[in-house]
Amino acid sequence: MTVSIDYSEKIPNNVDLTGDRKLQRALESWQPNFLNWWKTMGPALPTEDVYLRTAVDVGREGWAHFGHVAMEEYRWGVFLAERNRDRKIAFGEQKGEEVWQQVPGEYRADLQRLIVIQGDTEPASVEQQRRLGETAPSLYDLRNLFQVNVEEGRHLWAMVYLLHAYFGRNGREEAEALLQRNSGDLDSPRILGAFNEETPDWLSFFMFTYFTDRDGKYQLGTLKESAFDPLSRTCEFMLKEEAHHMFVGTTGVDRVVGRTAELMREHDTDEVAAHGGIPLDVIQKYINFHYSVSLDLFGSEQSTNAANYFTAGLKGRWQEERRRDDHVLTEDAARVDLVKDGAITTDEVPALLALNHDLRSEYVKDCQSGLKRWNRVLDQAGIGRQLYLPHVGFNRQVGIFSDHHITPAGDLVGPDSWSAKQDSWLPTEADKAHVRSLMRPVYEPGKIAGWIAPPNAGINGQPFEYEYVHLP
Ligand code: BYC
Repeated sequence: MTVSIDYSEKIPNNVDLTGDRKLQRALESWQPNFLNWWKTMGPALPTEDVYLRTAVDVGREGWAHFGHVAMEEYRWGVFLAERNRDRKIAFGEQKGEEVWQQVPGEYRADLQRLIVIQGDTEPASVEQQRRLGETAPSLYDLRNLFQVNVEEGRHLWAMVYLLHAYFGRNGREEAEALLQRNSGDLDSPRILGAFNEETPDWLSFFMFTYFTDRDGKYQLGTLKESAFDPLSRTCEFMLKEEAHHMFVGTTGVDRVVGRTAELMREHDTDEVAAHGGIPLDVIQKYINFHYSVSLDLFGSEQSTNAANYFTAGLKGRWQEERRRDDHVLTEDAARVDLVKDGAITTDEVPALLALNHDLRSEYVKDCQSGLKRWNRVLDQAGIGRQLYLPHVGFNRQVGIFSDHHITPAGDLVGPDSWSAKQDSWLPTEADKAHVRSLMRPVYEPGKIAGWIAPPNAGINGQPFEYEYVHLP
């Protein structure tokens, strides 16, 4: 049954908040703190209104409404996908049993931890992207940035709802703390590394929405399998919103690569910086950085945490139900990366220990699709060069590779060779300064900055020239 979203309430929702006064009051008292956080840590550019989509239903068709809204009046709310009353636990030691509508006492701490980590990333990304509105390459891009931002804000609501509704006082305290940690803050940083990095320019933004939001897709995909049904339903709907964020990343990089290729041909040189473009080498270095930082978000290749989450039914595998095995995995083995005797090799370990590695492998396959697209853009422009994903061991801070220096090509090297070559693999201060120098706002409808190509189509059938954002 579809439960449509009630917009007459202070907090739009499809979870019958009016039927639970205590929860409603608790969330209503968190709401002003959220709005205050949005005002102080959200988008810095003042706007009159923005052409945004707002969820109006959680079904397959026609779930979103598009219209100009003042951003601070955006209707953030709590939307869960429809409940499937026949749903059973799909994996782990309780496979086949009823899914849980409440949190079993023995899993309380672990579930809360997963929800807090997930919740922490959402406001973190808004903080990271806070100043990008000041330098958007077009009104179309500015609108997409704000769409991503308001929806990350909504994803915070999604996790805060779970904390308030199912984790009592402790959950409410964690919900407060989600507004108190801040990206890059020395005393109180965000939990995961990638969310304390800066997103200082639009190439970083597109890379972030391609690579880091894609980690979000995979992590949410595993939480969607959870035996804790409210978490599963929450994540299912978040994934629907998430697709647009990755579209912004994929097509954003398409357009940067496209423009670079155009400038390379026009001026018959790789050195497009002098012509207002971003050189392919610099694009490659940004890929190297964002991909490697995002790989760290999968945790260690071998993880007892992941094994315990799986066995308990808290966190499954990507597309768990399509896997052709027993979904319990106690008898299975898997191969994971290993660095041994100065060489990169693999080792066979119990499959349960290798679940982070399994998820990361799915992610890597998916990332390849972007590279294929971008290389097609280069091919079609007749540029005989290709972009690539670096080796999974390159530039890692988490897991087996973090104690080693691995080149993008996958060679194990010593610290001296690493230091000598690092600047040709990762963005240097000069590269970043050049990219930043190109970041000048273009806010005239239908106009676009010189370092990026216009999109193939506008949003929701509107033309590129549409006034997606009204500035004061
Ligand atoms: N940074 O067994 P291990 C998104 C810690 S993005 C810092 O290897 P585990 C989004 C770990 O906590 C998706 N610490 O890892 C994207 C543990 O500490 P303890 C976010 C790290 O636990 C864009 C120790 O190291 N969602 O949605 O299996 C925009 C050993 O851990 C890191 C999730 O991540 C790190 N990178 O896996 C907006 C899902 N990695 O226990 C949004 C929820 C590990 O020794 N989280 N550690 O104190 C999880 O499933 C897991 O916690 C992780 C780590 C996958 C993150």
